[in-house]
Amino acid sequence: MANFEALSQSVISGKEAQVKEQTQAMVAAGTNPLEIINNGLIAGMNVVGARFKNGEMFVPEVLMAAKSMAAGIEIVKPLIADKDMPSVGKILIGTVKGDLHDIGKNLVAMMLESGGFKVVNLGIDIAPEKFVAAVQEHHPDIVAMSALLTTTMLHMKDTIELIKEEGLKVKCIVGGAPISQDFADEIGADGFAPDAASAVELCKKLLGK
Ligand code: B1M
Repeated sequence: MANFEALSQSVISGKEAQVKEQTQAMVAAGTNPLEIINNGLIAGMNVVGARFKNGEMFVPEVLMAAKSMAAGIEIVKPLIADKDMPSVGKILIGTVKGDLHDIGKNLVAMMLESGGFKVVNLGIDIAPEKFVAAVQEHHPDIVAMSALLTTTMLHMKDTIELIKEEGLKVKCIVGGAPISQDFADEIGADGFAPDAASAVELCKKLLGK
């Protein structure tokens, strides 16, 4: 009998070697790969997300948990056809023009992946035109923008305006230390998330999941 609870616990504790070992053992025992992902790996990350939001876990622990979960997914992924990989939606994420901060943005990207989203991470210093080109290429459900500087946060507005001008039907959400719900409303964003766990909740809510 597969011990999903033990696998979830290893993810929560960020024990990468243990996650790999348990995942491999489940695969060898013939456990359904999707059950390994949903009931073990993602279930563990869901707990991490909730604890992080409540201030019971901190950034380094969350990063270790996400890395452990990703190591488990890597083992199971080849056994699942791409079309069957669980996905609740596609998110395009990037740090806006002029801004090189990426720790928080990468954390959000990892949590979104852990929450079952397909994530295209564009990186840092992404100009509005680059966001637009990426939307045209990848057809995401949501564009998530990160900014850590008061001087760069205004590029979120430019990006949303350009996306609208180009007639692209995609939701835009924003986050980062200087961003607030008021600012998000002011620039016409579809949502604001103060942290990575909230970003996952927001994306699910916007897509009705
Ligand atoms: Co910079 N920096 N920095 N910096 N830096 C800040 C942001 C600053 C507040 C420090 C300070 O002065 N107290 C300040 C900004 C002041 C302001 O504008 N109000 C500042 C400054 C001034 C600068 C430079 C201008 C310094 C200089 O050169 N004079 C320069 C700018 C470079 C540039 O971007 N063009 C600069 C450079 C750097 C480093 C390169 C050295 C480094 C970045 C390394 C990297 O990211 N790879 C750095 C760092 C590390 C910081 C601090 C110390 C930490 C940021 C961080 O990673 N936090 C920061 C001070 C601070 O915040 N204490 C500071 C941890 C991270 C997990 O949190 O990014 O907030 P955070 O992400 C959270 C949420 O905000 C949210 O979820 C995340 C997880 O919960 N979130 C989203 C983030 N993005 C989201 C997107 C979403 C949703 C939620 O999408 C919807």
